[in-house]
Amino acid sequence: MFLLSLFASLPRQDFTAADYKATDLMIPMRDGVKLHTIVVAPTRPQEKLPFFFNRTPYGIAGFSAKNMGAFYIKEGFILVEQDIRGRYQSQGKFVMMRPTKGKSHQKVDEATDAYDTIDWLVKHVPNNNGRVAMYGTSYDGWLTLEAATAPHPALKLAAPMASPMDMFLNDDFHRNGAFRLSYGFEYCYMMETSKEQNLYKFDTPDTYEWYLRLGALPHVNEKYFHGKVPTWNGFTRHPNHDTYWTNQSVADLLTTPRLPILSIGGFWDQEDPWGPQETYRLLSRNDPHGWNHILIGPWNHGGWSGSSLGEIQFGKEAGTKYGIVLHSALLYYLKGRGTQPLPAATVFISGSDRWQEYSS
Ligand code: PG9
Repeated sequence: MFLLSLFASLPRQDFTAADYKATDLMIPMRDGVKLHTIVVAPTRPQEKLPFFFNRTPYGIAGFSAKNMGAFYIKEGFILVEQDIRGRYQSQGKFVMMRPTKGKSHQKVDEATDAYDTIDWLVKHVPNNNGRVAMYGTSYDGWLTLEAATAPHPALKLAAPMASPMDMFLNDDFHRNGAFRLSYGFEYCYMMETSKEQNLYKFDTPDTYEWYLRLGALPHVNEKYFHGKVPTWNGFTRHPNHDTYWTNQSVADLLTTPRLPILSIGGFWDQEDPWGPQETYRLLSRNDPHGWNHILIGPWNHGGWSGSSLGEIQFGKEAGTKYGIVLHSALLYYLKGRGTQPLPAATVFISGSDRWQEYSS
């Protein structure tokens, strides 16, 4: 409380993109592996600034102030983007949906990589205020949730968006156990045949026809993957909801929020419709500090600023709430401004097209 009111009394400075500089770094993890990280920060701030941190398997090359939203530039956030282990310019081996170290008997996992990075950032980046928020959509959302299960003390807010919860039950690769063939095939090819994204080149624009021609599932390995795509092999060996799937999920670790959490989800998310609601449900069972929050709207996957789905219009406010809620949470938790802005649940009521806040 004391720290928050101290920050609130400091003078405010407005920044412009010209104040920012991007720095490429290789940050060492506890096992010596170095992760490629870009830090975009104002060069001469008059106040100490917080971090807004995203980890991703999808590549960060070229990230600079040009990619930052107006809010983050003006308010003065230090933006940090990181290639996760084994992807793009980071060292180490990529494991898709890497199980946590307790379940895999490894020394590192995505939570330790987030922890080690935050530890390095608060100790080495000049002019930081020792406060970090993590965020990310989908895979990046799952990485955020992992970090929140074993958080560094400097992590003050986690905003997992469209984070999958269980890839067998109802996110990405299955719908209630029914395998999503085209998504599974194409995503595995994209992520596990190169360190960088690699799209499968179909020999016809009619992929429905292509999958019909494929025939039975073993043909994928016989004709195309030849046993070399680990997650595809996982799919074929684990057709039921066994520990292969539950080990990728953090459901068992979500016994209580260990810091303020803002889950963000879309009612019409075609990839991860279930994760955000399940995250909220699990954490609400034991939330003594009132740290568990959800924002859920009429959105598709990652379409947080959208106010329509195809021909269906939901009104302008459907698309502005995301910024209002996230930004006020960031100002409160990272800069000590305003009052605690988050109700337990902020939910869009489609039909009457309005936002409703709930205390549980
Ligand atoms: N839905 C994608 C995904 C998340 C996690 C694992 C696999 C795929 C994504 O958009 O990142």
